Amino acid sequence: MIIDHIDKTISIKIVYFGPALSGKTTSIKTLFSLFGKEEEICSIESTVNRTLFFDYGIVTFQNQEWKIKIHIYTTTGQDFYIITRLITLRAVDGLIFVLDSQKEAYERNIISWKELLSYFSECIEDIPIIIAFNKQDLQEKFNPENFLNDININKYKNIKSRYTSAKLGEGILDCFENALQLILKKYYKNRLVNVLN
Ligand SMILES: Nc1nc2c(ncn2[C@@H]2O[C@H](COP(=O)(O)OP(=O)(O)OP(=O)(O)O)[C@@H](O)[C@H]2O)c(=O)[nH]1
Ligand SMILES: [Mg+2]
Repeated sequence: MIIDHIDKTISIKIVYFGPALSGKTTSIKTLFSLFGKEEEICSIESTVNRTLFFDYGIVTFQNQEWKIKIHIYTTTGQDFYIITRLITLRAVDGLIFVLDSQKEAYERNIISWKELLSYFSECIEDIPIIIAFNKQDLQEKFNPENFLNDININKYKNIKSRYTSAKLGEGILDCFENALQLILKKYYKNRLVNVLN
């Protein structure tokens, strides 16, 4: 998070991370279309619409005094471009882990989660995370509780989960708002500690 007191602008970075083809790009395209800004996403894609590097866009909110600029990225799910994931994750303020809820994707979700942990090790607990159980519109889904147990969700205070169907636009705004809430709550908590110190 970057706070510019002269410009009165707060910049926040949110990244959509997850395994290949889980719906990261669809999620942010849906989000931007809900804001009427679908044209403003910059996507670096292959000819078959797979993300090569990232998708990127900015959403801005403003009150009379302050502007909040949210920089939104997706990572690529293709392992061939794995190096780009770490770069895209730099200085992230909040994560939306988009997983594919289909039974056959279970292992891929676990592998992707472990990869995410490997980038942050202990400090993963400092980053607000929303786990989005995407593709809820499909049949043959695994039980979300199994996934949450497998990743030891009880040990984390910084993670919440939500259901989404990015293709249908369901749950996408809720997920984004929740990530933003967690990020801002963490910021105010830290500020309070600073003031008390
Ligand atoms: N049925 C269904 N399909 C979805 C949903 N979300 C995404 N898809 C489909 O899943 C496929 C992959 O979606 P993308 O959004 O490109 O996935 P991605 O995670 O960005 O993929 P990579 O960047 O290549 O890793 C596309 O065919 C989407 O239409 C969903 O909620 N339901
Ligand atoms: Mg993509």
